[in-house]
Amino acid sequence: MSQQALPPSAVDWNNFFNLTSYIGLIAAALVIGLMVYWAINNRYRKGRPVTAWQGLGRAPAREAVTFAAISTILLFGLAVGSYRLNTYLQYPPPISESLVIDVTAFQWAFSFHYPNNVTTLDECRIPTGQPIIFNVTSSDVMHNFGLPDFKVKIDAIPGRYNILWITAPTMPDNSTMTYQIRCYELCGVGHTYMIASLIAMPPSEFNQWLNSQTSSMNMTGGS
Ligand SMILES: [Cu+2]
Repeated sequence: MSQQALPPSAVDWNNFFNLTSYIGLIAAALVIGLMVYWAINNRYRKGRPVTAWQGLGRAPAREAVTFAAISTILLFGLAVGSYRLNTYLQYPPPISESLVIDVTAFQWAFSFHYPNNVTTLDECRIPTGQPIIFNVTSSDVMHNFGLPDFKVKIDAIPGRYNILWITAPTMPDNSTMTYQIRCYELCGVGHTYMIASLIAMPPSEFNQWLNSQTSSMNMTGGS
């Protein structure tokens, strides 16, 4: 999937993941490199006294404090960074600006119910650039409504509503993007195939589609 098709929240997560990986790689190279170097440098040799720190030639306190300080700063920085990214997941967009879609998971598909009573099965169309709130429940067993490209998912539990929100990015050429919807809770033999499409289209096209569905009242889904 091209970078521009990903929502900013997912791009931020990807960048953060890469940053964490690079820092981890550098730290691992440093730690393992020094470990090997000191092991070779301090190996037992005839006629030399056996002390753990002779390779440094001085007290180890300064090195210990320096490494502890660097580690603390890095870990604290990463913790703050991930917490800042989480704010998007903590606060849903205002309901007045959002399109609310009811999602019902069942063995083994998803159905989508729009505010104007249009219902679709296996396919969810949304406008780009507008916050979408999914109101997620299940009509049989526990499922999970997941949008891997958006890096979000939420449990679909019978008798209970959980909400999840996204904003699909507007494509520069006003094209339509198809994302994947998957169930992320082992829910029976059809679990693997519990996949639906999330189709993000320019708002004018979306409205046209939604109105055409109302006029023909094309009911394809359950609930
Ligand atoms: Cu499922």
